[in-house]
Amino acid sequence: MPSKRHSIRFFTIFGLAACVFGCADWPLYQNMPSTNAKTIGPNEDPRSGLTVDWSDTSEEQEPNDLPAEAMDIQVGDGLIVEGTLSGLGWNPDASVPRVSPCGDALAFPPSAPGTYTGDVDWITLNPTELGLLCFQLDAQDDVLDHEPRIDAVLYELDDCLEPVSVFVHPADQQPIGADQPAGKTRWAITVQANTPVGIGIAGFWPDDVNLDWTWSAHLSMVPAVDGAGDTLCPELK
Ligand SMILES: [Ca+2]
Repeated sequence: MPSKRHSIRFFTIFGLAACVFGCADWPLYQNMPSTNAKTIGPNEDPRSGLTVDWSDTSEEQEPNDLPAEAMDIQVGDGLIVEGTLSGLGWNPDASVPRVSPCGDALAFPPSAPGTYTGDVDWITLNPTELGLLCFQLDAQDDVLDHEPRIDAVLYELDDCLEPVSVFVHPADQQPIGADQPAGKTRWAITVQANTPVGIGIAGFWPDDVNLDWTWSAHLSMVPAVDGAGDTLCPELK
């Protein structure tokens, strides 16, 4: 059963949330505009006139265990990326580097103590303008009768392409995309122009380095409109 591991993770996530107010050195992304507001208007279709041009599906290029050359994305772009996590798990006793080669404090992994024991897959993006980044991850939810728990967390990257801050929900300060059930994960959050970001996809439960777990990600950028929340994000099946 995952309860013990989950309890560790939930504790650390809530500890992280509490840390926002008490630990000035935790590298959270600052000045986060709210994306939790309600719809634009009761009778408006917020997506009317807005189209997303979807790319062909691209496969992750192994090794994909670090943020790599960023893919440009601008308002109206949609990217589809597929990959496979080769192994899932979490070792609470593992030590991790806390400083990037550029000297910045690292924000990876998104909880502590420990780190992933399996694969970590990265999607690296360079928003060429300010916009709302919409993310949906579809993945297997029936791996050997387990429902894996995964992270699909968004990080700001430094000049060394290392994750140095984690984007958090404005309301509760929890990292977006953290501790999700396998299946469908969705989030949307405002990103700034020319600040590279990376999504680190990894599974922390069950502990099985031999599991192959496939995923498909839809990423798109739509205008960041005050009060629109994620209503401008494209509807996907
Ligand atoms: Ca992989």
